[in-house]
Amino acid sequence: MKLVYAIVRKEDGNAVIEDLTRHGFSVTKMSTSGGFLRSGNTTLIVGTEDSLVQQAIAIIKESCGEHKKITYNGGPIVGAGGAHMNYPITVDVGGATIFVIDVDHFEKI
Ligand code: 2BA
Repeated sequence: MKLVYAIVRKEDGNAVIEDLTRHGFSVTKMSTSGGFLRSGNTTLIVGTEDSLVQQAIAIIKESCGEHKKITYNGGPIVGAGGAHMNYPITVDVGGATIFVIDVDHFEKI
């Protein structure tokens, strides 16, 4: 058995959950925040058989779409004389960051 962790955009979370549950997967949703942008995202946990992992990933990909680049107003940084300035940075958003880990033991009581 495997645990699939999928970090997706908050806006994509519900659609991914709907698609996964419609295909028979059990999903736990966690409200999380990215360490870089410090904004909310959604982490989904799916426990499933090894043979179904690729199907789960395909469903997540289909729902989230591809990564795309956005320019984000990062910062603030402290400039000369102590002035606070924002600076733009370009990051990839969308898509999903997926980790698949082995499950040693699983039971429901
Ligand atoms: P954040 O940490 O808020 O990162 C948002 C996006 O900013 C990332 O998108 C990436 O394009 C960029 N980014 C992140 N760290 C960076 C850095 N040190 N320098 C430059 N750019 C950076 P994604 O890679 O799609 O990640 C989306 C979210 O997935 C992340 O939100 C984080 O919550 C999670 N994540 C991604 N990789 C991870 C990892 N290796 N371990 C744990 N969480 C991860």
